[in-house]
Amino acid sequence: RILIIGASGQIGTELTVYLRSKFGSHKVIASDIREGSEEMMQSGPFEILDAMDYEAIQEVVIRHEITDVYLMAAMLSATAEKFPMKGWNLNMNSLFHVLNLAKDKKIDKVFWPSSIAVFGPTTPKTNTPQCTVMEPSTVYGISKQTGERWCEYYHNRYGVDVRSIRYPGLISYKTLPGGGTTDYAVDIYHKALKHKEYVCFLNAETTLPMMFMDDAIRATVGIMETDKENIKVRSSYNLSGLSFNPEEITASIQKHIPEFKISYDPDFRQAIADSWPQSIDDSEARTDWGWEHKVSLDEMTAIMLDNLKDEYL
Ligand code: VAH
Repeated sequence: RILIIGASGQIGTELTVYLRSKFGSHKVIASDIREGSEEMMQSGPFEILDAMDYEAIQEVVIRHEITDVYLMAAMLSATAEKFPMKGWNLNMNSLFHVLNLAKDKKIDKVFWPSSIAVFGPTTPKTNTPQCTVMEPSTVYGISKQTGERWCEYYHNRYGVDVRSIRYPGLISYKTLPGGGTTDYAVDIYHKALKHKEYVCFLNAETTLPMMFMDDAIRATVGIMETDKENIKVRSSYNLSGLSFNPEEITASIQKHIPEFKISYDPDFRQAIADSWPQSIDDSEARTDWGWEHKVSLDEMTAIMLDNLKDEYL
């Protein structure tokens, strides 16, 4: 059986529903510190679970006979800058708990999300390679880079089968923005429909690696379904889909809402975004486990507006 820790979060919400449709709802146990979306809660069993409580995680693993854990709980970049120690403790302790359960053979397989936030100001900005200089300057990025080091260590030292993806910014219509710097690209669709204008907290030229959620969910399950021999990278795989800036996503929205206007009022999140790459080279993921992204910016805009419009009629 599968346990999703952080099932109420941006990725966890959609990952839960997708895995239940693929394996059956009784095979997928969702858990989080708080309840989540109606769709996710109604789609199968749910446990209130603190990702930092080892005993509680172990009890759920044993009671539900869990074999695979997707650890999706984390504090994202912008929020972690406001609460550094809370962000570090949540992102790291939750990972150690799950890696140790795998080390002690209480579970067989782990998925853990990393992020393009592991790259920093000294990293090459375009077509960032899988292996390159990484000096992250955010708490979130430091925790993700450290987490990657521990994942690789537990694999090499204890044979733990942990797999990981460096997600770009993710965009979905099923959850509201949750403290991420890339979340302007989620909020902009809501504001375009509600107010036909949006004040963006990043400047017009801030190009960031992004991806529509369906592509990210497919990649997540894809890497977990791959034969372990094909997983050559046990830190975390670069993954890419789109790269765009606020100006480009605005132009995409204006094809549907011509009167939509964006203005710019950069805040502390501009420095976070400026420390990250603009585009990612994900050739290893394509070679090792057949990754390819599908959804374009204009396709994503059409899907987002189509699924959000009823909320703002
Ligand atoms: C964030 N959405 O903005 C996350 C992600 C690459 C960005 O890690 O913090």
